[in-house]
Amino acid sequence: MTDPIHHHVIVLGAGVSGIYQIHRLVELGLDAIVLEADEDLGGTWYRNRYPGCRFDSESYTYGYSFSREVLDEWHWKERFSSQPENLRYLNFVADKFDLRRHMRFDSRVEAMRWDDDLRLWTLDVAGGRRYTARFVISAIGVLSTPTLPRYQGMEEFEGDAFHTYWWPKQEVPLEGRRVGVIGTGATGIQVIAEIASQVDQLFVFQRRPNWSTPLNNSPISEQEMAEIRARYDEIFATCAISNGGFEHLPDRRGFWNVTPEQRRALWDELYATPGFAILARNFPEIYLDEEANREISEYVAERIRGRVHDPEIAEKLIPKDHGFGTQRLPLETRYFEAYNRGNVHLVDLSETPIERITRSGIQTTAAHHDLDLIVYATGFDAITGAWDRIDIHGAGGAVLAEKWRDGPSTFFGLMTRRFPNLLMVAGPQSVSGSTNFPRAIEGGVDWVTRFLEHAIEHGVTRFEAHAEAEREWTEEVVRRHEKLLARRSRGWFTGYNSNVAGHGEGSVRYVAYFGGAPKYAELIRLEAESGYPGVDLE
Ligand code: NA7
Repeated sequence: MTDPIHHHVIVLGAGVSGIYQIHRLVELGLDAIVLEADEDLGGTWYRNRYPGCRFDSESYTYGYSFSREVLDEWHWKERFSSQPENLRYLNFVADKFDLRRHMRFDSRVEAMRWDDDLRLWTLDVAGGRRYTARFVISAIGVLSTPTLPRYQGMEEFEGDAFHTYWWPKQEVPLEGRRVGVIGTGATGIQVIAEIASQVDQLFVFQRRPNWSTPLNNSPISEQEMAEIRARYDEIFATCAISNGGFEHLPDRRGFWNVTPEQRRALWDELYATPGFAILARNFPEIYLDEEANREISEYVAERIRGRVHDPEIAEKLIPKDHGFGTQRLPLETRYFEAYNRGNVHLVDLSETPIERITRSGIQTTAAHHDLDLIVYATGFDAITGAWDRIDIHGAGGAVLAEKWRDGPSTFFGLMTRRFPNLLMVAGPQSVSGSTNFPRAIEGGVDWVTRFLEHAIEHGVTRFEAHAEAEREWTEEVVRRHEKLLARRSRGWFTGYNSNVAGHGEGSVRYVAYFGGAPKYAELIRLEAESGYPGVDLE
């Protein structure tokens, strides 16, 4: 172990959040660096290289809003931009502001220890380097810890096999191959629709279907981009008053004040509208009222029946265990039509579960499927997973993994008590996980930066959230969660993951704030304007 390298502020992660965060710190003239586990920047958009990977937020609402120059110079080519382009964008921004030189790649932080006497964090990086910092800002992402299923025989498979998050950089041959995809979440749905026409045979191993509606993607011409540029202020102003951070606002006529025909007319329109309009421009009652939710669910089920030729397959693709909009909605491009192809086979794991992975494929209780490639689209240990991978020791012997064993507790998702001088961008119980991510993280980064500026100006060497403030926030997160029909769903929004011990059936983990982005922005703004009453500043 060589001598520790000291910086005043260390940021963890060079993804969408970390890039903007380091920009703000450098602007302030602070001695700050980013430690990034990967060999390059980009986070989510660096890692997820699977075919079909793209935004399902409108590109021009996903991009950063902080720089007029970036807005003027960048041309989004598609309404929902694909991964290679998104990674180019993040590189463009990082290079424009010369941020790379503040980033240290191949630097996975494995352990962090707080020293209350010195008021410093010590960070141990894989490979043996050690850093110290007065302040640490985490920007480690909400979906950055992929999880594999735990089937017997996985290591024996002799073909190619990988989680979608680890899709290799080099081209993966698909033509003429027999491919199995396990998982039908947002990722599985993108992959399946994209590769169905490229592979020889495609077997989809579905445990539970998800609701999914059309993305309605299209190219953006020069002229359209010019129009978007002229409207950027208006676009971001709308996003700021939308609960999900989108350019869509809810229909407030009242679900029960309009006729079933009027509701249907709206849904016909929304089904053909790009992106999450069908969630965000809908009647808010569909998230709160069982009967309203049943009606929209039946509407979307009918649309699926209308697109899948085989009625038995159509029924298997329609969720029966949760209502529309109560789990993260995957958006699709000709996903349902893939099942009309002769080379696509749906294997319903609720009827014929996987028994094991073999050397040559997947064995279910009904058949053996010979495969050349297995794609694990099995999701993430969401929101808290990236934290659990770091061994974090705070003040007075507190260990973060223990504190959060049954679920996180935080102050606005920005700090957590007993872990002084640690700020979280898009932390658990913030609004980020449940919204158009960059819209919320820009607000998070701005708050964190302003807080740090305040702390440094006032000579603060130690800060920590008050117990009462943290308890109140965590209770508010629970209250919001309990209001939604989504509280009963089994998806990553509500902390569910069957492949992580303690996060599966029966566990309830309050990992995200569901009160909406505008409410959250207002609450954290008030906290700052009142001089941070929830935080002990020493
Ligand atoms: P998701 O949405 O968590 O989906 C994971 C899928 O994998 C889902 O269909 C799971 O079925 C399935 N799964 C997980 N484990 C298994 C096992 N052991 N056997 C069979 N099937 C399994 O993750 P995604 O990557 O699709 O999406 C994550 C987010 O990334 C997405 O919301 C976007 O924000 C981007 P289950 O439903 O649990 O029965």
